[in-house]
Amino acid sequence: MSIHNSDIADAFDEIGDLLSIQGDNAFRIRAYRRAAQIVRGLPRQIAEMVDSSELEQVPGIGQDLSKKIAEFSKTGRLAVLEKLRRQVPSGVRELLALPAMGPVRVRALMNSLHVASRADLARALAAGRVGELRGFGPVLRAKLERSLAIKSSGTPERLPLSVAAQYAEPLRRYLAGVAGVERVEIAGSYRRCRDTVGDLDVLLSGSPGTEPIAAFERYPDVREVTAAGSTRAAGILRNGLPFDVRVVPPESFGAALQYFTGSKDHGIHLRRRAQERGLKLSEYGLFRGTKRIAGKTEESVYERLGLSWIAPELREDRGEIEAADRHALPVLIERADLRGDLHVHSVASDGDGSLEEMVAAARKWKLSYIAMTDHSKYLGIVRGLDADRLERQGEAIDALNGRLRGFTVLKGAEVDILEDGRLALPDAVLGRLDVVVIAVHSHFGLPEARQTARILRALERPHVSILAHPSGRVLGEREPYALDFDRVIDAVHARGCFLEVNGQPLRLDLDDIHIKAAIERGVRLSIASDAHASDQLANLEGGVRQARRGWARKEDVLNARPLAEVRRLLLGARR
Ligand code: DGT
Ligand code: CA
Ligand code: CA
Repeated sequence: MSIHNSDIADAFDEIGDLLSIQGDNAFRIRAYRRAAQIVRGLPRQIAEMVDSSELEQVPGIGQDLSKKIAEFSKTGRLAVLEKLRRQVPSGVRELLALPAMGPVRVRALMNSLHVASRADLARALAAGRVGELRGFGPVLRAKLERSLAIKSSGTPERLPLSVAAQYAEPLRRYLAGVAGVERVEIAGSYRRCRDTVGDLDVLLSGSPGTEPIAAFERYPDVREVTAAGSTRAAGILRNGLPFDVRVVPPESFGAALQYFTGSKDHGIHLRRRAQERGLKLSEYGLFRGTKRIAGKTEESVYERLGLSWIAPELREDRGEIEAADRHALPVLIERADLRGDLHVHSVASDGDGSLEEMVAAARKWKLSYIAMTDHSKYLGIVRGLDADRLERQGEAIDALNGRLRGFTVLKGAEVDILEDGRLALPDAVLGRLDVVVIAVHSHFGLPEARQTARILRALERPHVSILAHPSGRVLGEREPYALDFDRVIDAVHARGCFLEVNGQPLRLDLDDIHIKAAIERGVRLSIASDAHASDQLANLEGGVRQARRGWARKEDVLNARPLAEVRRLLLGARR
């Protein structure tokens, strides 16, 4: 119950890092890294799979790693990891937490400069010795100096929604099973499906005499309870995520849910509206004088304020209250509206699934088409496709389509946008594909003017269909690159192409604000899994949540359309 996929993934990543610092076998390191990535992306709790042979069959896991997962799930410990932690000094391990410091750089510092702690590194920087090493340019050195100076700054980190969910959903199930508990909701940013979550706001109600707070204190994922009373508790979960629990009376549950779902700005706007109508809104209910006129359900609160119920994803005070007042809220896209996925990888480049496996997975999700968009041969992607291999993949797709009933595979590629805005494959090759997804995978640090010009130039190419993960951000790892987004949206619009909402749990790119801006400009979206394994089609769910936060309706989404229409729209994007 208490070991989650993210714990296992973190442990595997740490093993990969520590092995790499020790200069261990590259294959072994890579196996751990891939396993971490796979485990993190699995839609099911892996701990529930350990007692069957199911785990071994997950592509990229295999027998050895599945044994380790079982060991960790059952004992909460991993002998290999503990051994590595004893072998690699703690000072060296702390270096890994510094910005841009991977095992390769840590190893270089250790071997060339005998740096084995933060203090050693600070001294080496001050003495000007670090600049002699390859890969430690002036920008990185300045960054390291700054973060060594800040020390551990104490501001709590926000967790990606998907990571928070791995703790929040088991917690929800546990609380729902506590005797006497009738309702459990996790409110706050989590319910609004914000891309990152600062803490969990848990609301409970139950029959009188229930003691949910005591049950909470017994929950194995609770690391620390910092405050506990009869109706409130606060503390921190084992993954570092803080929580706030409140027990509220059933007649106030809807009002409390409304209040604690937020956002703060949405709540303030709503309370102002109540005041204007001579009412008072609080977490206890909507009152006229001392009489409660609504509060048991959230719907009743909105209704008595003259509003349609507002989906939590919209509650950011970005116009949703005005729209609810006119009863003109958008009908938001849902997962079941998606009919296909236009960004999927296979073993042909850096994926784990064969063409057939990815198709089978897509069918399970009730999709009727996918585009195979393996990477073009370029930077970093060892197995990227060149024109010849792409041609052969096309033949395999034709053969497969000949056998499939009620499902179609489109031919595509994810093509690198080179530093100067050229594409990594020639137009003649791209012209033979159905879908051309273009993306930035390098030179993230270009100044805004150059980054913008680079992407605009790529969008000029005649066969481009979709700009993938347009901001380049990776939650907790990489900020969006500097970009004049309005110009990119204008260009995509003028060109009749599409912007992607990438559903990978750590990308969620575009973000909500840009999705809304793109839709208002008339640009359509491709909600994509960017799956690199058959399980990762589940990323579509995250993509849909994100799109909903940007007010997307199914009309705004390319892959919510039937294949024939998608083909027509893709052709329309061509020059
Ligand atoms: P987070 O936790 O940083 O990801 O974001 P939230 O939105 O979950 O914020 P949180 O946990 O501080 O508070 C949960 C909700 O409670 C928030 O969305 C609205 C309500 N709330 C909290 N503090 C205030 C406040 O000072 N004023 C008002 N009006 N509402 C508040
Ligand atoms: Ca919160
Ligand atoms: Ca909170």
